[in-house]
Amino acid sequence: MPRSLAIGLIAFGLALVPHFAAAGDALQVTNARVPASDEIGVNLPLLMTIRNEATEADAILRVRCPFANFSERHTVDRGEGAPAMREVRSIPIPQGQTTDLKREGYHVMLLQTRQKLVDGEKFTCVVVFQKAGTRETEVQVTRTP
Ligand SMILES: [Cu+2]
Repeated sequence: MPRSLAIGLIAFGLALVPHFAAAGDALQVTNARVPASDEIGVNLPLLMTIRNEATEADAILRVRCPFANFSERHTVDRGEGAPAMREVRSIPIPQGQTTDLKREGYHVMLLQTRQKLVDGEKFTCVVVFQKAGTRETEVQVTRTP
């Protein structure tokens, strides 16, 4: 390949990077956290805040964390009895809003933890959004999430 063509291709590639970064910034994940636990093999809620400034609604499809075997998306039903968690296909992330995942509402449930989780530890989890795609998200272990 002629040298000038190679340089041109590299410059073209670099020019694309800021464009993709700007598009991704329309959806921001912050304050992702999971409660500390001395037990192994338990189920723990993963909570986070999602700001969606994109032009359309989004949804959380899947989450994967290195310290849990599985995850589900949950909502909480309040009927006549005690509130009960129920699995849902996806967690809706409305456009132009800030969505807080909560124990008493939509949240991600991490199933079968593989290790103890100590207050202050940090992990990288992967959150897959329907529109925004796959996001690596830092998750903090907290005593009171
Ligand atoms: Cu749950």
